[in-house]
Amino acid sequence: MSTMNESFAALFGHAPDGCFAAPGRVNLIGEHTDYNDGYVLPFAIDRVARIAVKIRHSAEPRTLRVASTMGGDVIEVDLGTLVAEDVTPWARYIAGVFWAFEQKGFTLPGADILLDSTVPIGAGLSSSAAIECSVALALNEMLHLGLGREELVLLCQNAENNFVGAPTGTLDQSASLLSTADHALFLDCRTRESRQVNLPLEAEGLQILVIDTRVSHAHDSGGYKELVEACTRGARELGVPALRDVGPERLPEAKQRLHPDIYRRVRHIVTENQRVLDTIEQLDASGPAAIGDLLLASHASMRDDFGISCEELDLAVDAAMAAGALGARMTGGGFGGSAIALVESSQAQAVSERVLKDFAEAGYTTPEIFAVVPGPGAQKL
Ligand code: GAF
Repeated sequence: MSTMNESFAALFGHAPDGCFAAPGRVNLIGEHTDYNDGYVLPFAIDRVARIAVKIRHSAEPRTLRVASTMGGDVIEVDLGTLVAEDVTPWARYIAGVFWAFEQKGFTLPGADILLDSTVPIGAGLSSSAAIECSVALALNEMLHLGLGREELVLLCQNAENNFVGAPTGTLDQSASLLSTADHALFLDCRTRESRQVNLPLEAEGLQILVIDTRVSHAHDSGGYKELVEACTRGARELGVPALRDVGPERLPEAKQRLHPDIYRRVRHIVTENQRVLDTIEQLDASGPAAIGDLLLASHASMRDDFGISCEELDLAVDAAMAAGALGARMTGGGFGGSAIALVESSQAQAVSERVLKDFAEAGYTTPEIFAVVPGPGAQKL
């Protein structure tokens, strides 16, 4: 932390009061099910957004100053007249959390915040939720606001939906705030009930590799919103509150009633919810080595039914499988970002080499490949 404290002092002229960290996530399975009231199974990864914070207890104007170790200017925001359009895009993930606290009736003082993140940006590993969650936890603890982590999840989602403008569910914020080390988080996005599911990768001689295709994605652009709309339309036309309420037995009827494009989206959500439940069962009964086929089936469903994969993600999955991975799938919102591969540790090198070779042969940008470990949720440092 000392470098961060030094950078903070150099930028703002005083030391921070506290430092907080919140992780990015890998979603093991359960993709686009969150805003359909369904099931998800993410885990927090050992890549985090860290912030150093000093609360500014001065009178009006209440000024928020933010900076990043990635460089650029210190950005100043007046909390009294906070509008997203006036804030530099990356700083909206910080300012949006202040906005969301104010929406809940809190009047916050200004603050100085320095951000440092090891979650790759645009890689589908939830770099934005990691920032939001670190800020939410910091403000909640430093100002003794008294919210529980569940409330912070919803507060951060509000910031993302209504300040940043991305109509996302609660997958990412839940993973960042509710995860525990060595576990995946099984979450029912309707009831908000959750359970920590043992994920003993190292003990079983396994690794999960992230293959960041470096095809960048963003969820405040059109593609994600269209998917949300297609799912909402599918639920409406089937007469249910959310696609969570459609069981596999209703798929033949759905096929008759829905436009083919909507039907394929519906089928992905219905089968993906079932795959999450099956994955939990396999993990509990036989451990992580047994879930490879479910990961593959999930990828096929996102590629063929939901339509959110891309050539680079498909190649990452195919190359990993050809080199002996137990299972692989794209993870996160799609349209680029990362795939994950479940591999025996002894195969990790071979899988990485094969993916790099196949990407080079296809003429694609060299992917970043790294192992991730299921880590703890957001915390004070
Ligand atoms: C993105 C969103 F932010 C999540 O809410 C979720 O919908 C995910 O895409 C797809 O599962 O990460």
